[in-house]
Amino acid sequence: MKKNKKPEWAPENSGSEYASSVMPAVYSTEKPKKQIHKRRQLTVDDYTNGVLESNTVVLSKAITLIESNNIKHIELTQEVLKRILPYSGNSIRIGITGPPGAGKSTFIEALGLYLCRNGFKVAVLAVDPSSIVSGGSILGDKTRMEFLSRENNAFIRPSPSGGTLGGVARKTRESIIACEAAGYDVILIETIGVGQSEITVRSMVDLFLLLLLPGSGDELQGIKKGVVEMSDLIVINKAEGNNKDRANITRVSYNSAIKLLTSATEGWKPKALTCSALHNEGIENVWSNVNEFMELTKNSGIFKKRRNEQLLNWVKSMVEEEVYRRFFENDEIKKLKQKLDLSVLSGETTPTQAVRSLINKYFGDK
Ligand SMILES: Nc1nc2c(ncn2[C@@H]2O[C@H](COP(=O)(O)OP(=O)(O)OP(=O)(O)O)[C@@H](O)[C@H]2O)c(=O)[nH]1
Ligand SMILES: [Mg+2]
Repeated sequence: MKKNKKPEWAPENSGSEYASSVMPAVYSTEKPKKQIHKRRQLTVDDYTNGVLESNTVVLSKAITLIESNNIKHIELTQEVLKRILPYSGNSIRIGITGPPGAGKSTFIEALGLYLCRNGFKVAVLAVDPSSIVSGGSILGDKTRMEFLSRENNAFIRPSPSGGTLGGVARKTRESIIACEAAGYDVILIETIGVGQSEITVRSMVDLFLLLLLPGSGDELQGIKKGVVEMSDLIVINKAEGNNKDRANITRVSYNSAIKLLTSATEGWKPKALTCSALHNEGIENVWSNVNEFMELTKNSGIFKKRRNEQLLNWVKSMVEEEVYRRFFENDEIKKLKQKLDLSVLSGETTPTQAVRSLINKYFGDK
């Protein structure tokens, strides 16, 4: 069916040298298949069953749902959480903080590998304050944990980014529930030891561990006394080779300093230890101290008491956030505040009077 066709611009007397072959088009009578498959939205049952079956793909999707700021997803998230909640709670929740570069990620990887090899299922989450400001995350990039991520019994999730610290706290708490329902026995949460995030992480874990470097004092490592006071275990990392002696001196000085502080956990005396995360030394000792802590707090009832308090504080902090948001997003409040700001600045109104006017406007005169 080939047909020779000369182009229009070919000279009149030319021969077949300008001709081109034209193939007749081939048409199919079949209807073209739709190329774009719309991804099926998982149902509450899909999420619930997948998480409870410990399907990591579904667990990841459930956490993505938890992390979504889309109003449409909130209802679905809460329905899934309600269904999996009875299966949660059976884990050891450990928060790990420390100055940048102390070796938190390396330590988590070493501890995680140790635990996986001893039959535990380990989930790693991160709370990264930098992600709240910048939308990107410091920990996210570095929380690769190459070896741990290859373990079947490990699940690693980088930090949710964006939103307020309260928002990130909610997402992390709900992610803990999802990981526990999926059968993870140990949840490790990494955070940078600067800003408010340690307080937030402390409020969602059973044990708080502070990782430090050998030699330098608190001031040098940018760690506030408050963070030391929040910690149940202080681990001096990089205690190997020439650093070993310095690390031991640091350990001894922390051990005597923490005796003077109030303990973070009733009945437990905080301890300083040393390890080398890079060389896998001292990891087992850290874990045996975690076990000692768990045994003591479970027997004394402090473990349960703290979990209950944390749960109720979670509710309270969410109420606070919501009230705050509604208050400042209220149109009448916005208008009144604009006016009052000017009169506070000009000295006509005192700050206290301004506050009273705003509160009365919103909540009524009580
Ligand atoms: N020598 C030695 N180096 C270590 C040890 N642990 C971690 N490092 C190194 O210290 C550097 C920082 O380690 P990370 O695990 O990324 O530290 P981090 O505390 O998670 O850091 P940020 O997430 O940035 O706050 C890396 O180059 C590690 O290889 C250790 O026990 N000994
Ligand atoms: Mg890190």
